[in-house]
Amino acid sequence: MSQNQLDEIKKSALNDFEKAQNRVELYNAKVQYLGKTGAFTEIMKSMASMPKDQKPVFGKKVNEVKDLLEKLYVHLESQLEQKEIQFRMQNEKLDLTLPGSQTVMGHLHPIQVVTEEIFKVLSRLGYSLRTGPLIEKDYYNFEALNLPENHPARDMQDTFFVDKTHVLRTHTSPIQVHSLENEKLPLRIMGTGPVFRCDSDISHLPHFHQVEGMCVDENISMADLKGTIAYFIKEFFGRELKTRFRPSFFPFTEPSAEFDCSCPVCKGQGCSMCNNSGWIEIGGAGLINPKVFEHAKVDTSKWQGFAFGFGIERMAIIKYGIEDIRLFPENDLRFLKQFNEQS
Ligand code: FA5
Repeated sequence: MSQNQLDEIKKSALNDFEKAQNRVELYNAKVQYLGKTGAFTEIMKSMASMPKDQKPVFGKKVNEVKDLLEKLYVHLESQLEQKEIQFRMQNEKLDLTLPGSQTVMGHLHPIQVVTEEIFKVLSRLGYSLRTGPLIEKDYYNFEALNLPENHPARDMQDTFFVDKTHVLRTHTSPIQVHSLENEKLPLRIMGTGPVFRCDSDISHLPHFHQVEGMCVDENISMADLKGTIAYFIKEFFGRELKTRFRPSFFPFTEPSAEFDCSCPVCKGQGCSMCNNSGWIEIGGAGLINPKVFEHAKVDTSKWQGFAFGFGIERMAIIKYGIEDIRLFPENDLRFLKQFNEQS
């Protein structure tokens, strides 16, 4: 390979690079000269048979030409790219009258919507959120709540046992005990999350959600509990609704009550939702039994409290007038889409 031949290749390469009309042609020219099997690889191979003293000088020249071509390639490529963009901008037209492609927006599950509404109302009364473990010690789910082993009231909650001392929590009331043990008084909490019972029919689920309100302070009475529940029902369902308390029994409250609201569907006139009674049961409540305080080592001469608990799915079926509670966890889109507030 001579200097003249190298000059010829350089001239031809410069010419081919400059001639390229687009980036594909430019790339092909690059491969032809600088690629693995291109002209410059051949030049390097031919240098093997060159006299030793000529190799460094010739090699330097070869590298200079390669360097020049590589720089030229980068420069020309960016020029051609600009040209292509300009061409597209001049020739492509934007038709603003074409119909757009519709984006399908998701939305919150109705149970989540109801849960957030409940939190909003209770947080206005100063309640803050707690959760607690789903696999709960028998002690927290039952015993510390004044439900000792073999107590008949345990039968009210058909329980999934994990082993002899652990259960899938059957209610959110154990959160009361965790908070009483670990937090400073006075206290206002809303404990929430999934709970589990061996139940399944039109108004019962094996896996549902509860909210537990607990207020511990000095001089707390049933009047505070009733005021809180009445405010909550009005804020959640509507100001015209009434609240009623019926005596009941929960081992962890004394006295205990169940509370109902006047039926939000028929406004108390009687309909299929309320079995023609005009009232719908919401949940359980009462003043915290001193036995629960004793388990958590709370000074009962100073502190009193009330607690209430209800099911979130039940609140949702009442609010939306749904007949079968099992529709919520089925996740059938035909059902869920009806709760899209944007549509
Ligand atoms: C309790 O679970 C008590 N822990 C409530 C409580 C808290 C009382 C604090 C006193 C003080 P009960 O088992 O009644 O109570 O359940 C409360 C609510 O959960 C019911 O009113 C109902 O709304 C809901 N619920 C109960 N079982 C199911 C179920 N299987 N599916 C859906 N919701 C249910």
